[in-house]
Amino acid sequence: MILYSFPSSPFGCKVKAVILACGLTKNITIEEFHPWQPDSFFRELNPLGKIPALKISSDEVLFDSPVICEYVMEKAKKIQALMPDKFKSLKIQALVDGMADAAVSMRYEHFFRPKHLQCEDWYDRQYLALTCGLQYLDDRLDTDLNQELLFENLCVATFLSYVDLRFSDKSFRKNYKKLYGWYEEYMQKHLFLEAAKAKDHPVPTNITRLQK
Ligand SMILES: N[C@@H](CCC(=O)N[C@@H](CS)C(=O)NCC(=O)O)C(=O)O
Repeated sequence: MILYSFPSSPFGCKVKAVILACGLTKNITIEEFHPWQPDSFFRELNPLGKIPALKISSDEVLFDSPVICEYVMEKAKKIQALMPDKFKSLKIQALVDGMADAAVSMRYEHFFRPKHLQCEDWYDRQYLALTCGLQYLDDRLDTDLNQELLFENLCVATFLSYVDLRFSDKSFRKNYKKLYGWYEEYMQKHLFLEAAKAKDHPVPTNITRLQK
């Protein structure tokens, strides 16, 4: 199987964490692909042009990250072990994916759009979704998260690695102390997750920037 992803993608990191937790690293090759590269082969794999995408056979590709995660867990027969309370897991995943959508949108606004076209109101709305989501998790830490190897914990931990990578200037570590305390302990306890953390990576030079 081939996973198309990029080292900084929060959705890709979540999938990588699940692959590691399921012990399927040997079955899946990771191909780094930046979704803003003008590359028609990728649209044939995922018409949405988004990563992650998982090629599972010569004629089948799965997207998006929740579908891929569930497929990987099912393949490894780990659904029950990683999601004993399935709807709790799926709800936390939805929250984290929503924050990731907002965070990635903020990143795109500032990185891919020239300054004179950027919309600060749009940026602020995404920022609100991100910070309200972080506050929600910080408030509900004791009921919603724990130190076990569970899908919801993997979703939150990998997403916080992305937040650390892209928003280290925002004092989130100070504002959501409980959540970041949980994160530090979690990463110490599950050292294999280091390999799934969001990492900075040079963006290819042929990416399409927004111009109009
Ligand atoms: N709902 C999708 C979101 C994936 C997503 O937004 N990926 C970003 C990279 S982190 C992407 O490929 N963006 C390209 C684009 O928006 O055109 C999932 O969970 O897989």
